[in-house]
Amino acid sequence: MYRFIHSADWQLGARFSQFGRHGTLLRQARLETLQRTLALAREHHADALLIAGDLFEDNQVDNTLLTTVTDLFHAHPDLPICILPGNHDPHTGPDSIWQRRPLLDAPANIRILREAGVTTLADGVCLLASPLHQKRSTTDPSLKLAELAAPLPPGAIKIGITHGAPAIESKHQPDDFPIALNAATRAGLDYLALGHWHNWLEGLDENRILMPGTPEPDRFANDASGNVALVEITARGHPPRIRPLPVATLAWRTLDHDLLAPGAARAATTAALAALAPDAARTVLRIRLHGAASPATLAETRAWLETALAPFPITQIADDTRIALTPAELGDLQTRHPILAQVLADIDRLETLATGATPAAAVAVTPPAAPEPDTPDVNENTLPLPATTPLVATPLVATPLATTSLADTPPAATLPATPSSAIAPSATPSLSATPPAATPPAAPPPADTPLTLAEAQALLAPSRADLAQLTPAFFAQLRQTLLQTLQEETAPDNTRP
Ligand SMILES: [Mn+2]
Repeated sequence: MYRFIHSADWQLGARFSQFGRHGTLLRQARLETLQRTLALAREHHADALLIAGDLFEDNQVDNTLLTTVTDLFHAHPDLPICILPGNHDPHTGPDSIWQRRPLLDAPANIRILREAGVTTLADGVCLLASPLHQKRSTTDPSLKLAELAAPLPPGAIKIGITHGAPAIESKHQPDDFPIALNAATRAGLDYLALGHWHNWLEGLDENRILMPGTPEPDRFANDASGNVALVEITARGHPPRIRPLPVATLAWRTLDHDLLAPGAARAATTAALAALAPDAARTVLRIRLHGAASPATLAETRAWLETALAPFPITQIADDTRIALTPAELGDLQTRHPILAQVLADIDRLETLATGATPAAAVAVTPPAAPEPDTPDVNENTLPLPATTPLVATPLVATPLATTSLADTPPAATLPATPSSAIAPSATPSLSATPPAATPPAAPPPADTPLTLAEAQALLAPSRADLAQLTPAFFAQLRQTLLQTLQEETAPDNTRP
């Protein structure tokens, strides 16, 4: 029976610059997690610790960190620690981290798997390693393992170790070291220790391939990270016994705060913060603001949060709110920007032209979903990105802004209920200024469908505009950006930081 701990993707030295000076706390947490893992290895009588790539963030981390890490390993001299270079810390040659003094002089229990080869872990137990020597490749690094396995005694327990993306349809990039989903059985391995993706992934190749994920979560979306794997292989050919050991130091939590119902949101956030307070020092907390909010409400909420979040050392506020202006606020904005009404009317007109639909609520718009901050390595996530925030209309704003578009509108009596923001005849050559009074009632009113799609296409063709991109969401975003920018630029108290 051979028992070991398999981990990967520590990315020690990662900066977490999105948290400013608190990035230090996150870097420190990873070392604490490493210490915890070493203690668990001892507690579970592990025969070895395997690190399947990306122990370090990159080849530029400083020597102090290397010394800190080798000292931690040195404190467990009886535990063999096998370290594979991954794509973050590839063994590129003399310039790589693995050729620096602290690692060249590493304690005897550390084995750096710089080149492809076989290491004897114990009597009848072989470790077959395929390290990475570059940051990207379309070659499956596990192919090497099959070569290495060929000459080994059939009865030996064979454990493979490499780093890359399981070649799951639509979930990996072709140049991200794609690893065949049968890589373990193909090479005759009892177990293949992988690293690269940051969430726990099991069940591949009859459970002989495992991706343990990062032992310390590094973003809010890593919902299956924070573990190392304890693996037992009883005999050659027997299925490995695998179980996750939770080791994470920090928990990443998101609280949603919806400004559509400010009172309820504040009560819910207050309660959630109280529940988290005992673990405040071990929580990376994000408050996600949703809903439509006036600049004043938003500023007031942020001020409240500043106090409420004081006990939490590592926090982030993600602002997914839409700007909502009262008619008075919008009027004020237009006073400061006299051209605003004209531009909004033009956007309305363009939208009608492009989509054939009348804009529903001129300024009820949604900003683009906020991206995950500082996520340099999207490929290492196993799961698809979350859906973006859906569009929601807000009733706060009076719509008849497009006053200029009304200028040429025929008397209301001659037209069936035309929304004020419908396209102006001046912008649509196909429309006659005189409404067809003789139109049969069943026919669609011409002002509601100013152009057919084909006509709009023909009009836009010279500009090479792709109509498919000109969606209501696109126009909503255009209005949002316009209003928000004007509001931020000129608000007397500059309330949106
Ligand atoms: Mn990686």
